[in-house]
Amino acid sequence: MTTSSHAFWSVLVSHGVDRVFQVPGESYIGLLDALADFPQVDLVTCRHEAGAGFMACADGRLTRRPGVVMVSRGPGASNASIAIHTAQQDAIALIMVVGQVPKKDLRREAFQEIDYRAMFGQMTKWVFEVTEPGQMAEVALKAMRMATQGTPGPVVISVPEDLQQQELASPGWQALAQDGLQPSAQAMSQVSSMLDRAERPLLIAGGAWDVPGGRTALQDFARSWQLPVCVSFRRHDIFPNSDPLFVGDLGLANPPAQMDLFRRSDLILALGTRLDDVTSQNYAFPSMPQPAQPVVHCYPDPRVVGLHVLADVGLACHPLGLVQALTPGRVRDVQGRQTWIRRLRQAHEAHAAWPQRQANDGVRFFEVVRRLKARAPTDLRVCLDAGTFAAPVYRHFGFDFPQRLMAPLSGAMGYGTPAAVATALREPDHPVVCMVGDGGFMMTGNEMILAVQRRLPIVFIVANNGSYGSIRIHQERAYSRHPGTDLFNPDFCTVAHGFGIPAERVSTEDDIDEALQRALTCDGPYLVEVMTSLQVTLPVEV
Ligand SMILES: Cc1ncc(C[n+]2csc(CCOP(=O)(O)OP(=O)(O)O)c2C)c(N)n1
Repeated sequence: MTTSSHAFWSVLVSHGVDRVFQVPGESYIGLLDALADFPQVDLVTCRHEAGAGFMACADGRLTRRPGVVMVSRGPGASNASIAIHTAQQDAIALIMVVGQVPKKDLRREAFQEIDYRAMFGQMTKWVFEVTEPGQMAEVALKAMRMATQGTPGPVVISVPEDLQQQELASPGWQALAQDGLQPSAQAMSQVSSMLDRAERPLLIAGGAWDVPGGRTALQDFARSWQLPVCVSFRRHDIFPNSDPLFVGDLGLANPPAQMDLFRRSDLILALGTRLDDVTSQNYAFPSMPQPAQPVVHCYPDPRVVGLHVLADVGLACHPLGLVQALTPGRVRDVQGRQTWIRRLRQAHEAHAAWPQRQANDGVRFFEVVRRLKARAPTDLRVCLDAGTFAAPVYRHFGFDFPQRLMAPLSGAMGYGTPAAVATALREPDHPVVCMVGDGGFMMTGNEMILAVQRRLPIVFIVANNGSYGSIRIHQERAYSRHPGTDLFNPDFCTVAHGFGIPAERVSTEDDIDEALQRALTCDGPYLVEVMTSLQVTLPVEV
C-alpha cells in the first residue's frame, strides 16, 4: 500500500536522502513503519534526540544534502532543539520530522503537544504542520528546497500521528533540478579591476566553499591573483593552512597585532562567508556599516549580502562562478603584493606557534594536539566538542586538504561524539578522531555505543580537567572565585570498557605518543582519557 508516509519518504529518497537518525516515539510510528519499505535508507537509532540531531547536522555538513532527524512530539522535539539551533548557526541543511498529536487534538494543549511554529519559528527557515495527508509529498519537496537554498538551515515538519498512514494514489512529486546564479559580466569586470588596483587585498573565505571543486577553485584563484586568505570562524579546512597564502582564521582570540594588520588591507573580498558575529570580530571587521576599505561580498543568499556591511560590490550568488570566471588573474606589482602577504603570514605564524608554557598539575592538552598533529593521517577527520581543550586545535593544528575539521559554530557542547559517529558512518574510509572535554562527554558520550554497534574505528580523546574549564576561565577573569564549575567525574576508562571500548589513561606527557599510536591503529573504537592540566589553558574557546 502507498501511504502518505511512503509519499513523504519517496520524495526525500529521490533527493538523495539515504540515512535518518532517530529516537523513536509513539507519535511517529506510522512514518517509521513506512521507512521499513525503503531499505536503501540507513536508519540510525540513537539514545538522545540531541545526539540524533547533532549526527544529522554533521551528516548534512558532509553530504551538503539535508541531514534528517526524526523525533517524537513534546519531549523528543525539546531534546532535539539544540541541533536546530546548531544547524541555524552553522548554516547546515537539516530536516527535522516530528510526530504530532492527532489532528483533532491540535491546539487543545493535548498530551505532549507543542506548537512547533511558535517554538521553532525563530530558529528555523520553515516550519510546516501537515493537516492533510495529500500534502506529504509536497511538504517533503519544499523541505528539501527550503533547507538547501540560500543560506542552508533547518526546517521542521510536524506530522499528526493519524495522518501518517493514509492511503494515497501515488506520490507524484519528482525531484527538480536547481540552477545556480552567476554574477553579471559587469560585476565581474568591476571585481577584476578592484583586484588589479589593490595593493593590500585580503580574502575572507567562508563555509560556502565546502562544495565539490570549491576548495581547489579558491586556491587556484588565490594563487593566480596572489591573494592572502583568511578563513571565517571554524572553517580552517577550507584552505590549506600550510599554503604560504594562508594567513589565519577570524575567530574568538585573534591577537590585536594581527587584527591591526588585517585592518590595513585596502580591499576585502568576503567570499562565501556570512560575516557572522565571530568572523566579523563582533561586527567590527570590516567596520560596520561603512567599511574602511572597499568590500566585495559574495554569498548565495540575498538576505545576507550587505546585511551588516555596505559592500561596494554585493553579489547574491555562489562565489565559485565568480572566481572561476576571474581565474587566471594578473597582478601588476607582484613584489609589493608578496611583501604584504609575508607580513600577514608572519603575524599568523607568530600566533600559531606551539606554546611553551609549563604545568605541574597534569598533561598540557596542547601537547596531545601537537603529538596528534605529528602523526595525523593526511585525510584525518577531527571532530570537536565545545570547550577550552579545543583551543590548541583551532590555533595550532593546521589543516591541509583533505583533512577536515568538524566543529560547531554554535559552540554547542555535546556535538563532538555524535558528530564523530556520523562522520565515521558517512566516510568509513577516513580516520576519525573526536576530542571532547569531561563536561561535553557526559552530555552525549552515550552515543559512542553506535561506534561499537557499527564497528567504527573512532578515537575518542577525553580531556579530563575535572572542570567546566572554559567557564572557570571566564569566572577567574571576572571574579576571584569559581562556584559551580568543578566536576565530579566517573572513571572514563571503566565507562568505555562497559561500552565494550578499549581505553587507557594518559597521566604524563611521556605516555601520549604510545597511547595515540595504539588508538590510531586499533581496528575499532578506542578511548584515551587525558588527565589534563587546568593551569595551562589557552584563551577561552567555546
Ligand atoms: C550545551 C551547552 N551548555 C553550556 C555551554 C556553556 N559552556 C561552554 S564551554 C563549557 C565548559 C566545557 O567543559 P568541558 O567539556 O569539560 O571542556 P573544558 O572547557 O573544560 O576544556 C560550558 C559549560 C555550552 N556552550 N553548550
